[in-house]
Amino acid sequence: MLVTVEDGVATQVRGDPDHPTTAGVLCTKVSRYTERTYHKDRVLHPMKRVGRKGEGRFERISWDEALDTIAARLREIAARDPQAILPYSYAGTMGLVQGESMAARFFHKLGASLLDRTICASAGGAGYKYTIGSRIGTDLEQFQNAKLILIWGGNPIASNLHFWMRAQEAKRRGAKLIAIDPYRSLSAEKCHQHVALLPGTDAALALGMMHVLVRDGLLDTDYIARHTIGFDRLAERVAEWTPERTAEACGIMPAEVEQLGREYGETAKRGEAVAIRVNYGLQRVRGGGMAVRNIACLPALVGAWRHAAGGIQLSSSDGFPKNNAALQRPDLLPNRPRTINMSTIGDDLLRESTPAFGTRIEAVVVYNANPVAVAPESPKVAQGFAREDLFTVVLEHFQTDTADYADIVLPATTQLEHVDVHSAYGHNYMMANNAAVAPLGEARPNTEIFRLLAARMGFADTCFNESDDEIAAQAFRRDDPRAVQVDWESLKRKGWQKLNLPAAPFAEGGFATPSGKCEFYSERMLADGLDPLPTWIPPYESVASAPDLAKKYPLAMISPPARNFLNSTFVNVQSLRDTEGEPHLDMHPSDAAERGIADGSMVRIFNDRGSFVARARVTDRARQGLVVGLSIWWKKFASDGRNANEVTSQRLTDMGNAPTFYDVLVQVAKV
Ligand SMILES: Nc1nc2c(c(=O)[nH]1)N[C@H]1C(S)=C(S)[C@@H](COP(=O)(O)OP(=O)(O)OC[C@H]3O[C@@H](n4cnc5c(=O)[nH]c(N)nc54)[C@H](O)[C@@H]3O)O[C@H]1N2
Ligand SMILES: Nc1nc2c(c(=O)[nH]1)N[C@H]1C(S)=C(S)[C@@H](COP(=O)(O)OP(=O)(O)OC[C@H]3O[C@@H](n4cnc5c(=O)[nH]c(N)nc54)[C@H](O)[C@@H]3O)O[C@H]1N2
Ligand SMILES: [Mo]
Repeated sequence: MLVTVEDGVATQVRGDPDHPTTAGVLCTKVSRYTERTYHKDRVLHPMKRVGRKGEGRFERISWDEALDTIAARLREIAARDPQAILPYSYAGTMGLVQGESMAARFFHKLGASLLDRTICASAGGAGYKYTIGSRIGTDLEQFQNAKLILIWGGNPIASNLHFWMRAQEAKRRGAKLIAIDPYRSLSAEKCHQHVALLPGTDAALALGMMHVLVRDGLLDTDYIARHTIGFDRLAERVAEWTPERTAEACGIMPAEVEQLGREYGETAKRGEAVAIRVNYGLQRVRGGGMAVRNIACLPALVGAWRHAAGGIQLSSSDGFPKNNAALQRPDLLPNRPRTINMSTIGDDLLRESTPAFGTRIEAVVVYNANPVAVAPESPKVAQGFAREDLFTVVLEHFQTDTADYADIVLPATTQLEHVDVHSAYGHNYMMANNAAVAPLGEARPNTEIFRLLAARMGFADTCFNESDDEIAAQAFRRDDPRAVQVDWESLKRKGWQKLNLPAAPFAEGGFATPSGKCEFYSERMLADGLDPLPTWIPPYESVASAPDLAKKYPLAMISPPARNFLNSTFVNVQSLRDTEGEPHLDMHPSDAAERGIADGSMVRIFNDRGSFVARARVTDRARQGLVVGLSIWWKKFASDGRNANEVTSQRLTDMGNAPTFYDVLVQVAKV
């Protein structure tokens, strides 16, 4: 991102035209970054709460008062049990410096509870790793050379624009694009074909495709023999998954399963590149890890990895030689504290001290996150943050739904105002984030805030004095061949540097699994109590798997990101919110008619966990039986002060302990 600065003020941001992935293009929301940075509602000085928790009434205080108050309170709690203190952070910035560096050091030294950061990607990550070994795959910059691209559980026009540019280029060169998604998203409608399966049934679809590949001999037997293990047992397993059985599980036609399997296998057989961009939409259900694991088996079966443009990409994150030990200093931990899963923060804030749980959570320090809006089963999250005996500190740019519950709010800098270094989870470039302008008001980088707190707590280790540049210089291991020749000063000057990775990562096998092969059969899964072979784990909540619940709540609900929001970030930027309008619920005409709901009616969406209201959009974008509430709205911008997470559940996925945001049954009624 290039920033234009005039008289110390950032006036424009644009994509770097020289950066190959970015190619001069920013997505809609990030192109408004100056509007967001100079927003009249920016939190520009420390504040303490003067109203009730959640009410949002605050009063300005000095940095000294804020830091003294926090240090005194944390010291007092830590004297009883430091594990009663919990950091809570995630995607606000995923920078390696302003994310988990000084903050992690601080909480490690303190001996606070550890946070398991599962809210986004850990189910799919686990499933992918069992099969492929690490989260690397097809290079984003190769996709334009593929002949067939399956866009599986992702809406790249909204959430992965730079991949979409490559997919468009492939299309111009004659490739076919197929979207696999219960919803006709902005991206699905622009693909040649759209397979609208029921949520949570992707694992079954992959099994059905494998059935067709094996049955019809659409296999690369040489690749299978040399670079995979467990093929015979896999073949036996998928024999059961006829197109008929698959179609029934997925709520689609048997011919769709046949066609998908054949097209994938036949294109590969012709020697052309078949590529899969599997994304996170399909892993936010009970069997989400297994779904990604099954899909990750497909490329090896047809030898798609032989091509640089073939294979699969879930994430590029394990390609980066990050030095977490230097950044986060786990060696500072006094002993091994307990771990709290961020996806069950609602339940965990409400838990009393017990031998199994340990001590009750007495303080939460939130940075880079907005749990009151984004965490599942929001009524419990809000109830937890409303506890009078909980001490809450929030580092923020804005007075978010979470900040409303804080005792102390601290003003943080934005990306334009601080130094950082980034890895990525789509492309393969290390990136430097230079500060473009001075911090606004009294805002301070997260690192500086934790540095000041460390000093007040009396933490004397030299790592607490390191500058942001000194931390950034340690982010990537320079002895690692992937980061060849990168030192911080040159990265800062150039802005970005591509990792040194092979173009076709698994053309000759070399998977990072225990066997070194693509594991159709996984001993590790068996040891972890999972089915060692691909299987389908039905959703917790669906008409087929929970018929009694479905009598009361017959509609499946998903809440994927709206194009103009980044999770809950940017929701308060007027121009972007104006484009999204207000919270909507997309529902199929027959589901609407059954309930007397007209396009534009206000509806209430509810289940046993909670309810929220939205304006109905009657549209066949949502398949029958499915409702879609594009997200993540700030609660305070909704007419009822609630959002889609009122009805989501805290149950976790089959692997990776991740949330099941899209594994939800609801009923919808006209208000
Ligand atoms: N504009 C925008 N961009 C973003 C984000 C954002 O909030 N806004 N968030 C960023 C983050 S943190 C992430 S993790 C990524 C997420 O990126 P993606 O994983 O690509 O997420 P989405 O764009 O929501 O695409 C999910 C798609 O999956 C579909 N889906 C839902 N359930 C299922 C299912 O069971 N099976 C299948 N096959 N499809 C299903 C949804 O209808 C939706 O179209 O995007 C990043 N980019
Ligand atoms: N229903 C539903 N819920 C979901 C999802 C969904 O699809 N549906 N998606 C899930 C996913 S994929 C994710 S990743 C999570 C994301 O959830 P979060 O990680 O909570 O992400 P955001 O909602 O974007 O909130 C980030 C906050 O960090 C702040 N911030 C940004 N930069 C900085 C900084 O440098 N310093 C400080 N102190 N603060 C900063 C922003 O102002 C913003 O308020 O939400 C999850 N929740
Ligand atoms: Mo995410």
